[in-house]
Amino acid sequence: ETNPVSKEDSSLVTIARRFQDSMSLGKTHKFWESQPVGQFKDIGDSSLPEGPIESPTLLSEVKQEPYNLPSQYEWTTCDMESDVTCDEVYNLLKNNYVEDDENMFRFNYSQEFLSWALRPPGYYRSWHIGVRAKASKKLVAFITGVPARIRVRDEVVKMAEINFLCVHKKLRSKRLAPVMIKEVTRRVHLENIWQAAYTAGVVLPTPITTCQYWHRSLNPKKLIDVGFSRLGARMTMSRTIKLYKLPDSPATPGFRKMELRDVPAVTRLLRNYLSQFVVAPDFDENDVEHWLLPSENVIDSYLVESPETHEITDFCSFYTLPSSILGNQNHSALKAAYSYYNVSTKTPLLQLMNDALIVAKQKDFDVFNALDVMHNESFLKELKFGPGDGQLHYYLYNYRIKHTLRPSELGLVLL
Ligand code: MYA
Repeated sequence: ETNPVSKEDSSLVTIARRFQDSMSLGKTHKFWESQPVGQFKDIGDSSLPEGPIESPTLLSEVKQEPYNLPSQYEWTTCDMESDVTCDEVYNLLKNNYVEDDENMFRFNYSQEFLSWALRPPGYYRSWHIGVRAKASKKLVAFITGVPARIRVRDEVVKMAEINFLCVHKKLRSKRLAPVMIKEVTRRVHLENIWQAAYTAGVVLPTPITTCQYWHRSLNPKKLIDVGFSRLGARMTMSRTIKLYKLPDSPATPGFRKMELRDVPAVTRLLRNYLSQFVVAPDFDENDVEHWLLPSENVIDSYLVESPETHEITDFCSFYTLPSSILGNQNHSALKAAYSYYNVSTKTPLLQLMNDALIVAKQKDFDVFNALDVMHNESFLKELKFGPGDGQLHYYLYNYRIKHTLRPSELGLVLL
């Protein structure tokens, strides 16, 4: 099993992971085999049509009561506008969410980030689902959905993006996760939505594509000290620091932070760019304002405004997701930037992303991460990103894709 808290790869890790992934195709998945998702046995069967696997039912036929939990637990709807609830969710995830394979790092999504990620335009409070212990009222599990319009080839489909599935460490392997997934499915169905998109570090039936994380060291000394990276063969610390050195400020004339007045131009740029991918979000101006307008310690977006024509020609963005460093004497947090959506029409993508690295370094990030989605392959190696040990598998629920996609055919980044 691999996890998307990725760190730099060593070849043994790759070999072990490929072996595990190949074995997982033969595993049985009691729960997932009962769900409307692409099944392993159907891989390569081109007689099956693309599109919804099951038809919607009448809303009156959707189960009206929540699924049953073990008797010591109860459902709760988490009000993410409440600081108290937001803190409870933050602490559950801080202590129990995704770790890397060697348990060295754990995602540490901030309260501000969670509040942003879970309250996009048109969000449903009922899709922020917690489980509490009845006796202590302690929050012990969580799963969320947010609404999104996702285009698959030429169909725009209303979906739920499912994220933050988490069961407290002490309650693992008790089949709580399938109940949580069924409950979020029920609540999504109640809003007359029948498809979903999600990512996971584990192989389940059946990925629409499998992506790789790449890492660009910004603070190589710290990354090596905490075991995120290793000193390369025939490298010294001072040569490594020199290798990753960046200029103090961006090189592109007209490179600046995105502002509210840029929303219409950025929306046009992004819609046009994303139209070339097989699967991508269908963003309107409201979505762009929410998902891409800079917000301190959550999302950073920059664009290039032509100094002559004042036209907006290029755009880049990254989100802030630190990880806790588990059991290191000197450091407790790894500050990571994650590449989000980037569009180049005039500035070469390589130069645009180099400027993104420069501003990320100015903001004191330790590492800049990117998946091999969209056109990212074209800059990863040249900008000194190295492959990570984390794979990220993308999935659709109740929507069949005929052939596995290449990562470069995917125009979707989930948080
Ligand atoms: S991905 C992030 C997931 N979270 C973590 O990795 C945090 C740390 N881990 C945990 O908290 C637990 O290990 C979790 C599983 C909660 C992950 N996605 O209860 P169990 C299946 C889907 O005994 P536990 C994210 O948030 C597993 O294959 N299924 O196991 C996106 C097995 O089923 P089967 C998963 O370890 C989430 C069953 O659960 C995952 O105690 C998208 C075992 O249950 C996983 N990441 O708990 C969710 N991990 O026997 C799907 C394990 O069949 C959304 N399992 O193999 C689907 C769309 C729903 C909406 C539809 C609307 C139309």
